[in-house]
Amino acid sequence: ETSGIGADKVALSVTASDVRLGMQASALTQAVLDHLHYSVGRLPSVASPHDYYRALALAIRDRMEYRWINTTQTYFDLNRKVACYLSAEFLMGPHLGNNLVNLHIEQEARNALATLGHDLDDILACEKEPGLGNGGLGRLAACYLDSLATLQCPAVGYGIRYEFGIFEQEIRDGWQTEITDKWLRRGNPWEIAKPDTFYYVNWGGHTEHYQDEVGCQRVRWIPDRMVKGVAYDTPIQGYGVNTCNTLRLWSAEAVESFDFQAFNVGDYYQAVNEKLVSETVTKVLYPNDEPASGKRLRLAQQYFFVTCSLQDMLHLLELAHAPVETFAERFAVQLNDTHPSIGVAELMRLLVDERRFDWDAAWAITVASFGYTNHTLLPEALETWPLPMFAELLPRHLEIIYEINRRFLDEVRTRFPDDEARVARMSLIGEEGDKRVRMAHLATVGSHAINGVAALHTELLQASILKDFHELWPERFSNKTNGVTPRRFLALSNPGLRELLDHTLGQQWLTEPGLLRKLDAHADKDAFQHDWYAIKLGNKQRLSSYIHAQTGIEIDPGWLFDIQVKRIHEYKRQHLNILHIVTMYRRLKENPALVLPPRAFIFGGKAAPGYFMAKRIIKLINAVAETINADPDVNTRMKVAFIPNFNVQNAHLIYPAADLSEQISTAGKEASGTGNMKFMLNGALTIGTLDGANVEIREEVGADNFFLFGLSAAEVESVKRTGYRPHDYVAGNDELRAVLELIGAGHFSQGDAEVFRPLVDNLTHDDPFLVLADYAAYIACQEQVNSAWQDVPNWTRMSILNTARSGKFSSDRAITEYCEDIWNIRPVTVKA
Ligand code: B1H
Repeated sequence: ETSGIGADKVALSVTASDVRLGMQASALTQAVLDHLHYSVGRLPSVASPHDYYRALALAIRDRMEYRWINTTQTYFDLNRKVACYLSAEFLMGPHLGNNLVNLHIEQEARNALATLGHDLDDILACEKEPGLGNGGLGRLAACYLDSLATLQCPAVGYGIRYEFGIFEQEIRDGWQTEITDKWLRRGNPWEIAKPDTFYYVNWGGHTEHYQDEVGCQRVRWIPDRMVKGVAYDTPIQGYGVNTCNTLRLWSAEAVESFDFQAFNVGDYYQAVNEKLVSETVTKVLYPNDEPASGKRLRLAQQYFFVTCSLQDMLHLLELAHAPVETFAERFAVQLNDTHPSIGVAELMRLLVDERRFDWDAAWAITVASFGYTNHTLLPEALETWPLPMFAELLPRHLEIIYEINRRFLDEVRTRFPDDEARVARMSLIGEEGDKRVRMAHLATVGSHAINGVAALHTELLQASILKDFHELWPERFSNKTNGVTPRRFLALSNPGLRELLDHTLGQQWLTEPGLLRKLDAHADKDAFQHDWYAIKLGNKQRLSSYIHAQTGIEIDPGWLFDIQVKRIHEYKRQHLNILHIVTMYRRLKENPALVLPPRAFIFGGKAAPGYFMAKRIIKLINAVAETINADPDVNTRMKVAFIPNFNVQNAHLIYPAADLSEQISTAGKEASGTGNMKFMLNGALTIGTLDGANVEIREEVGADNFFLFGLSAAEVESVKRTGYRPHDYVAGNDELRAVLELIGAGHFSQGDAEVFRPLVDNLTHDDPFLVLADYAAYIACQEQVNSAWQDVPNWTRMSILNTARSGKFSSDRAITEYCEDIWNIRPVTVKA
């Protein structure tokens, strides 16, 4: 029996099994009350929305548990090959809403909560998302897990259970401040700790060479530190299927026996300290998107999660009584960038040192198992580790890397005789300045498949940083254009549009997004355009309220919503966007009669805490916003807002509300972009350069439905080669000069001419990302946007066509390609 709010309305026909399995609203109501009582320990009458969140989350997890165990059992029984996605980041976003969508029980849950006097949306808002990633790379891993489960592919995501995820951003006086992300403070109903699934991780020490019983030369690693990696599992429910895969995150714990001696001699402090030091390994996510941090603890994190994951795979083989020789037939191990690439050396160590494989056999298994996805060409993002640091932390791995390198360079010399320059370029050890291990080279040499994340990116990869490797092994390279999941980024975040699509196309579009093309036939219809427009307006109202609540800024939902959300980075050129805003501001001030369709310029994104320029760009956006929003001469036609703490949760409100998607990176610098796809899916038009996946977006949607501007990647390179002089662009463009002067002179900073001086100086004298070179083209292109916006039916038509042609950018398409071309993994049906 239960008491309290709603209890009297609960159907009494619910059976005990329904409390764990029932999908009807009545069963869910009962299950929530049950968890409120037995798991949360609260009276319904005093339970907070967060208590209800926990109770509902646990009720939903129950419903996945049976499918989860069934899925694991099915893979095991059938001995199926499993994709192991190794990633230092998984930016999962809130689980509850997504699981409701994937289980098809959103409406039932909504009704259940209504019975209990709560609104589902308020309860969903209580979830603190696991922010275990920086940006696109981490979110891509999350989208891929969703697609793997939905496509019924055997897969495990392996990563790190950071105690503190990406920091929370607050804006104070226009500046970013960072707050620790204590996402676990109120518990995490989605994970199940597996304290008995753990592996030991060693560090430091030295190696010894010895002869084994049969006279073979062998190596022993004598480490001087050790921690335990403990598994925490999160279920990943596929959409509309029984498949429920696993995300396994490792958490570091002290090894009890290690500090025993300290206890014995009574050094209690030393014993506790040991524990503290051990557990720092998984404390915090490094918040630098793109630039490699080069910190020892970061390398320790990488090795930590990779060895736990590989040991787990070997353990699973053992459980299946399968010989280690079959490793590569059982596991496809994908490296999400170089962060897990130490895995190449670690698998060799596990096979050669610990299982006594001979080198060649071990190497064959290693190369057959690993695949490597590159996500960036930016030199500052390529990971290299100084030899002394590497030798101190992982002495045995360094020896193994030397041996891999020796054999590899022999191969290079055979293929390309008398080309020592090539040998030096390809070596796993870089000798520019101090000697360093080049992790991209290690990942490439240790993998049978190497891919970039968009067509242009893969081309550039093969022509630049991996050119020599592509010449050696062209057959190992392929492109895998990124994708995003339409379940989270449309069905969950844009329920209005989902309903229209379900009604127009049937529900299958969610798993066969090619069907979206059928919208083409409706794009010109008045009534359909009308519905489309109304849904977009509703989404803009929703975002407008959110912005008002967060910032106090009021935005008219009827205006053009021009949105740039992504990490703040000079190559992404948020400052180009600002130059446009300031240009329009000046024009309006000079000519109040100017006809200009009203626009809201909306930004969001975090800057790496140590990234000086990026933080100043945030300050500039907020300074310009403050001036413009307060100026009655202009604020009826333009407003600027910076949404604090851009994350997956508020992204759900942002993408569906966009009219215009800003994808304005310097051509050749953005590997793919995935936000561009989320905007397109939700019917935004793109203004962008020919960079990353923008190229393919434009191909799909057609040049007429895309606002293209700026230098191409080839032109960027040639401008740089021939000597780029940004000052020439300033000298040649009065408006640009005036805009820069206004910013530099302190017009947006109460006369403070110091704050933005570094930004303006950098643009005029260096401008590494060619902001000024693209300025005029960008302004002209924005004028085209203005005229297009004034033709409402045509804009709506183009908006419809964007959604219609976004099917290619489903992560289901991307995952199907990985399964077929790289992993050799086939779907398996999990029975109910
Ligand atoms: C991307 C990163 C990245 N590329 C280092 N590289 C990191 C590098 O913490 N670190 O050390 C974190 C992240 N992230 C992004 O990957 C690309 O910039 C995007 O263009 C791409 O869409 C995304 C997914 O492929």
